[in-house]
Amino acid sequence: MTRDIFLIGAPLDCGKRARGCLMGPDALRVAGLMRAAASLGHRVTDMGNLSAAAADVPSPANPMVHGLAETVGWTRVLAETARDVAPRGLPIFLGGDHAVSLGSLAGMAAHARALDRPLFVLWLDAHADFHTPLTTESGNLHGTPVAYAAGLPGFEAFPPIERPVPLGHLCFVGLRSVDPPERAALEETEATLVDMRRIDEEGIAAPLRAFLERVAAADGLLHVSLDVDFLDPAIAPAVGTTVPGGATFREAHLVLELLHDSGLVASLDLVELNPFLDDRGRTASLMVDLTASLLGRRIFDRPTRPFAAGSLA
Ligand code: EXY
Ligand code: MN
Ligand code: MN
Ligand code: MN
Repeated sequence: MTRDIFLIGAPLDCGKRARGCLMGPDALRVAGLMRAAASLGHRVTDMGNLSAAAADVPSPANPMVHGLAETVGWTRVLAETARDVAPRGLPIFLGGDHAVSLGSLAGMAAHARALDRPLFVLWLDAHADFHTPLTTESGNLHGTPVAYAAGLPGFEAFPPIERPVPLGHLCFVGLRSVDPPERAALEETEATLVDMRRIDEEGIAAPLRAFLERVAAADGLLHVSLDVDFLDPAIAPAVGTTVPGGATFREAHLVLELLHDSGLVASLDLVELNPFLDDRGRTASLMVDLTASLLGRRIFDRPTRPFAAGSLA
């Protein structure tokens, strides 16, 4: 199915202290993202790189918090862009670190509310990114976007999320580095927590299919956030927060292929790529390759197991 795809560059590094993600959008372009999407028959518009002024916000209560004013400024711009683009096609947010998702999630939550449809979130990441500005010890706001979308306290400086994402609408895949406050906030909740141990035992497809079934049954919109560190560092070294034991090349492609087959994806983040740490563009090329799987590239035309609600039987 041909889609209208909008590439939105968000060259921000304010979500953490190490720099380099600001080069991410152009590295994804050099790796051929536009060409890969167009070659699958999609209509692709590259909106270029956005920019944002730092917001006039009070100093954070937690003195560890870094880059609050800049991050709030970016969140406002990205949320507005998401709201503007989502009714017209598939926005792909090119990070930039994971603070990009504060804005993409805020915008997609507003878009889902305008359609009166529930928003679901698939978080492909070694981390839960479920800190708040009050619980973070590093002070890096790239570790907070999911908690913001879920409506946790501590984000008063940010645009309000009119309809927060219920915990039961969150699915984390690839978890292997979760801090105690995040664990306390997520364990024993309705959030779907697919850590690497569960993937080792059950495989990556079964829990993902079950989640996608729920999204389809609820007529939901699905926001997918792909952090480079979801992948094993051996195949994706260009990220500042590597954690050993990540998703393999085929596990990652299977996730993106199942997402394509589901037809449920309304928006995508490609984040945390730091070209400064890459090996001749290897990681950037893999992120483009994975996006092509999400956009329908196949070995054979038909999916091996068509996705349909109730197909788990
Ligand atoms: N949980 C740790 C922190 O909050 O500092 C590490 C967060 C890493 C966040 C990257 C984007 O996934
Ligand atoms: Mn992340
Ligand atoms: Mn991460
Ligand atoms: Mn629900």
